[in-house]
Amino acid sequence: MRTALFRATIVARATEVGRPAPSWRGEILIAFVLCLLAAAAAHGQTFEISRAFRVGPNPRAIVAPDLNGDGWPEIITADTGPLGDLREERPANDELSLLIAEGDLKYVKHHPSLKTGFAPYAIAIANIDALRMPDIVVVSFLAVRHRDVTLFRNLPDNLFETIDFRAPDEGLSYYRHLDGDGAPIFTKPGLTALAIADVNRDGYRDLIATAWSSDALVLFPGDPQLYFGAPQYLPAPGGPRDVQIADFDCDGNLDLAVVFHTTGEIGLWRGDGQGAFDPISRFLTRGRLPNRIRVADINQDGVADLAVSHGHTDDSIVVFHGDGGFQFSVSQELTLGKDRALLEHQIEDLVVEDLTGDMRPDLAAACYESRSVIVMINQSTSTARAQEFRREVYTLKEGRPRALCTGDFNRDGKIDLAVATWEPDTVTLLLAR
Ligand SMILES: [Ca+2]
Ligand SMILES: [Ca+2]
Ligand SMILES: [Ca+2]
Ligand SMILES: [Ca+2]
Repeated sequence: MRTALFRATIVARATEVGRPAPSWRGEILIAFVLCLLAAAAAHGQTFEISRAFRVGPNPRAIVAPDLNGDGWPEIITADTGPLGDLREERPANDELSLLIAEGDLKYVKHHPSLKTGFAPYAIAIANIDALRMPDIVVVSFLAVRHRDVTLFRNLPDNLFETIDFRAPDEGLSYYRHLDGDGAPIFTKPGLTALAIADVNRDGYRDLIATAWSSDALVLFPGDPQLYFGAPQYLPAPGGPRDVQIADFDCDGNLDLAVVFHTTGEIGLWRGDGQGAFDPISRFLTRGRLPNRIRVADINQDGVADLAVSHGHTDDSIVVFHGDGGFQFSVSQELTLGKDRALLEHQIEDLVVEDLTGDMRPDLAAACYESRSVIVMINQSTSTARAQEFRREVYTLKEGRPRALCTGDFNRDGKIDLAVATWEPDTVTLLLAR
């Protein structure tokens, strides 16, 4: 807050000085003030924009796990490519970019690339097999050849075994967009997001994905031999777009929170700890085209909260403060734009995590239209239901932010951000100062 005020004051003075035909003294003063301004701006920012690395076409998801245990985080993007006609031989791209860390901000692209189904849309990192290192799990949106889910088993020496899983679509309906001939533009079931946890408490990690095109959730139970067993569907009408797993009612059984892109709702399911889920409640997200949902205790009162981002002209993030159980009676809207009728930022991804080391979750949004990453630093010191945030804007010189993740890329003990961009297709690092 103090930094923002300081900056505003300096801007006003600089303008005043410059107004009458400036003398050389005036120019020196302006230059001096501009230096001060830059120093003040730099001082107020948590991150600085650092190096960028090339990845494959149209990265839509990014994660940064340490895959080989050397302490340096690798970077993985899901390179969807442009979404084309389903009748084409290749309706989308079908690979991940894996950048292997070889020391401080040094990355080498893994060859060959990791092949997925068409339009890999989301990535999860979890240890699925009996080996020690974490594995990569991907869901693909246009999986015309039934490569709906791909597991990359992480073997030693940066080798991976690829195993595909099919989400059967016989008997499923298609609920989304049609082309001029009345044919589906996308495929069934159209997986867009996934979350992994042992929801049936048998010791094996299970996978839950949103099936956007078919208004369903799909549960792949963990299996000691197959890794994932035969999937089952749960009806989820409204264009389910993103899913998170958490125990909202603190009964020891994991529950689900889903955001619905088409109807603009949040849906909550209560888990029974055996792999069954009951729909418990639905409520509006207070914006149009919600695309991401995150679970975190944002006000640090010990109760899980929800945060939802909107990709439409609302340009908003809404925090739903948990009352305990499945109740979220108070919400706080953070609008990044100035005009609800204009698409100013187009939020495409949301990170909710403590970025500053004070234990209070902060927010970071990937904004495609404004070519920026907007970070909302949580400034609150109480458990008040309306938390205070300080806004920081990082506008990229090149690239449109599409996906975000965190990691300590230079191993200085501070959390950094990695941004996957389009036009050009890169990963740009925002390093903590
Ligand atoms: Ca399980
Ligand atoms: Ca529960
Ligand atoms: Ca809370
Ligand atoms: Ca760092």
